[in-house]
Amino acid sequence: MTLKIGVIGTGMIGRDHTRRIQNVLAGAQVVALSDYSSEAAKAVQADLAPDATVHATGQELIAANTVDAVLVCSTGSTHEDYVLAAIEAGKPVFCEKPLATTAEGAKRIVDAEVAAGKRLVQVGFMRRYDSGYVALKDAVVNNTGAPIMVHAAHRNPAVPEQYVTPMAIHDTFVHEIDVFRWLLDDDYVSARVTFPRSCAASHAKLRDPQIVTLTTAKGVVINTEIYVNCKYGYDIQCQVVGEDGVAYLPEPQAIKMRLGAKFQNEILTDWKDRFVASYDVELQDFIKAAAEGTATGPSSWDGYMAAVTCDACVEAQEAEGSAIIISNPERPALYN
Ligand code: ISE
Repeated sequence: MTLKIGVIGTGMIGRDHTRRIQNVLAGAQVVALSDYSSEAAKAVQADLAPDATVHATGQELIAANTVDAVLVCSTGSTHEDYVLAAIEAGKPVFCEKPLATTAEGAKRIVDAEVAAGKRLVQVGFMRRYDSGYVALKDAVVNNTGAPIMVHAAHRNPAVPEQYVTPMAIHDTFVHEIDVFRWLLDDDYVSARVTFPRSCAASHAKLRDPQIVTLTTAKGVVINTEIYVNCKYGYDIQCQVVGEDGVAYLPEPQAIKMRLGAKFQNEILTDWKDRFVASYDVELQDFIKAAAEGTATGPSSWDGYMAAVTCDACVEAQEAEGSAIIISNPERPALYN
């Protein structure tokens, strides 16, 4: 069976996912496209999916009986409505982060999915599919002994002028929020943020860097440095300290060189390149489950918990240095 997919939002990631489905992955075909700019949708149709139909709205695409499953890649503020419409139509839906722009919105999606009685939503938290994080989880489960601490860093070389302090949580740290819940099989109970002096490349509306400390229900303390003007590269670091040893997230593969009297190892600079392989794996996973009318992988519950934690972290930024308690709502059986 070939799964017929409709893609809503044909900007950078929507175009790239369309390319993946058409040229790289097995078992699916893009049959419908939609974007607030119909020109953008038509450009992707011409370049990658000549047999796809272009729909005036995302809602129309979801309702089309040619569409079996939906990819939501549009701007974040539109996600909630599209995901709810897909659930209502009983169609599996892959949604890029954020699942919704508020925790309440994400909860509405959880409620709708629970009412539908089966998993239909996969959230685009692709780090869970990265081979490095998969190996790290394996080491944490099998080698290090029970985790006690995590030290991590999320560094971007630079960010645009519109990037302001809360975005370091909602746009950047959200990946760590999700991947550490998964890595440690744990939930967060508190968040605290401290700020060193801001770096010279920052500006009035961005306090950069910052250090977020999360404590989990099992008592693990996670320290993450978020530094989005680090200049030298896109660098994701993580080490897990356990009862018996320490496990490190592998560095991306790079050629080591002895050159010009230096021992060198290239560092990536663009975040789009860092987890590129994991996008293939996550979408293939979506296609496999959607062909059976369901979804696996990061769930709307995970999207909701990420939103709850993001809100707490932003509150912790405002409360500089004070811990904010995170309350964990009861997890519906659908997500156990
Ligand atoms: C971006 O949206 C991402 O997803 C990247 O992983 C992150 O590093 C970057 O800061 C975000 O803007």
